[in-house]
Amino acid sequence: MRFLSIAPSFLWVSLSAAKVVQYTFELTSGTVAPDGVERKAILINGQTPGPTVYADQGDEVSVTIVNNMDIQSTIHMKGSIWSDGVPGVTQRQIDPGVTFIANWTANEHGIYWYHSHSRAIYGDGLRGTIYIRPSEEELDNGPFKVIAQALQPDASGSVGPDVDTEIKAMKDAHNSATVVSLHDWSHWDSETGLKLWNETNIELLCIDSILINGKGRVVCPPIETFTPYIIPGLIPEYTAKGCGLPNNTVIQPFPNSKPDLVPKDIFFTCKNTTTPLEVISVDAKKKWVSLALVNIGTLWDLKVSIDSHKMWVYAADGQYHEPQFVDVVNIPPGERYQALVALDQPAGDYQFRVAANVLPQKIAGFAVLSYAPNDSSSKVVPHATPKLGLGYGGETLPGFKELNETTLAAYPSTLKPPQEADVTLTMIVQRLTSVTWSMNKDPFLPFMELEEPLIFDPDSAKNIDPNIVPSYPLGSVVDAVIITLPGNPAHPMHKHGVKSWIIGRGSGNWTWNSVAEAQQAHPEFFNLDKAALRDGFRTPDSITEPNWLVIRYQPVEQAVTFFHCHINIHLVGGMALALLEGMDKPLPNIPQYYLDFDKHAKHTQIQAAEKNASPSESAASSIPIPWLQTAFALALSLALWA
Ligand SMILES: [Cu+2]
Repeated sequence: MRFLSIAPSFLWVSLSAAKVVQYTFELTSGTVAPDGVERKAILINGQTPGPTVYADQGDEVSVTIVNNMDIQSTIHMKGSIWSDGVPGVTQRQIDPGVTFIANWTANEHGIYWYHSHSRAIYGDGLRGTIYIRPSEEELDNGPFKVIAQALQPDASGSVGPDVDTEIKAMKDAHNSATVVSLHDWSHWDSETGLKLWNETNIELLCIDSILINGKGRVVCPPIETFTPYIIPGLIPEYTAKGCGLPNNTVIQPFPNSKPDLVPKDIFFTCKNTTTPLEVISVDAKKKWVSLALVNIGTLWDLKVSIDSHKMWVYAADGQYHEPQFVDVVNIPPGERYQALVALDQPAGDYQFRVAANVLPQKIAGFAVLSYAPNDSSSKVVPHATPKLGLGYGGETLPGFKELNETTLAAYPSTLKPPQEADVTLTMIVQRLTSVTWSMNKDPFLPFMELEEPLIFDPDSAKNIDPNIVPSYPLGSVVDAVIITLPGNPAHPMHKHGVKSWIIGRGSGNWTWNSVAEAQQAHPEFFNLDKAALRDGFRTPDSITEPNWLVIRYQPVEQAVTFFHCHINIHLVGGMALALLEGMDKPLPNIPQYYLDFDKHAKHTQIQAAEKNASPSESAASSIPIPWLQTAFALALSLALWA
């Protein structure tokens, strides 16, 4: 009984300390013209990208999703296992006219994002960013001292007042980070794109613009801009949009392709626009700005550089990493980097450059980093002597340094991957047909979105191709060997749930039964001492030979975890798996609200109360949230019992 007498006070303390952050997202269909060309879009509270969700680490976040569109959707956020937002895997679809409440705890800190996981519609606008400020303890754990000491003229490592001042300024910058979202943008909506893909067997690998925080322009440079990027036999010609031709049989290799049926606008027609560019205002008095960079796009890797400014990249996918001091950082779809930038240049405006880093298209987008605070004017006035680190076609220019993702190491260095694994999943990634991609031999088919979520009914996985629903006991240390066969572009893989260590990568065939066996043969392919710890894993381009990448992770709670490529057409084409983690045991403790959620029930009273409410932060006790009420009831009953 001693435990019981303590438990209630503990519960009360932790609950009263937990702040609840509440948002309401009303999803609607509409039209937008962010780059000057109007098209259909999905809006969140009237805008896309949607509002940035801000929270402090440890907060309870509650997002009321009001679906006023005429299609179903969900939203994947930073979810709990039961409102993770993957239809058919972790939750039911939200029908038109229905409200769903997604509750989750902001356990981790840093830059994240949210998006629809239905069909390909996040590309239509159902997406936004999340920034979670670290707890004081986690703020102290950041690698700011490493950066401050590297700035000192001598390498004595002594901590003087200047170092402390720098650390304080960097911590302040981290806590008030400037979120910068990047994404590719097309003038056609996702269902039109999928229909055309299926009718023509041509992947629409040609976007219209690159948007930065939702703003940008259509940029049509002189055609000779593309001349340096011509590769005879591979890309002999570019269109005005900087795209390889739709009849290029290297890029579109399937004999059933019908390039002549693709509307000309999609690959060829380019008309400059002059819409306002994003202005990222910085205040030099603060000495540093922390840019929380996230690619919320659907297709292209995007490289970022800022004229005359280098970046200390110190976090990847929300995890601190040993800082790298670079000019350029490549960000695949779904991935995030956080970079500190010293505001030590003459006051002025500097180009913030973003360029696609891919073979099939050369395209760039621009924003302005402006030292003039509160200046929201639209302008492109490069500084008189800008230093350009990034070419139009996404190449890092000679003399400039690019972030090396293969040497990223989690910080602090005491963080190390488990040294041995229990389970090895060998996945073969390939394009099966002109319209089908697979992550593990067979495609994960979109119709599964309509099924009862696997997490509610794990036994139903017995009726599914085992290749797409791997299963292992809770507590297993799992190695996923991702093998890409020749003909594959780079795939920005993303695994929901716990972060993973990237412990190995190599070229050629994977011929081993386990990492331990492979390590014996080729220790040089592995690093279990310093490894990246993240939730995005970019497989290398595999043009003529296979490549492989190994991630290692250990799930800590029963869950069904989605693992997929973040290129939207690959995902819709089937490049995904549902990992059954510990689901051999009875169901995890899923709150009744989620088990009972009726996707057909029209908006309830909660919508009337919360619709159009601006995001508010309130004391936990005032929020009518089903699970929180349950927790309070539990605490109360324990208190009475004791
Ligand atoms: Cu892919």
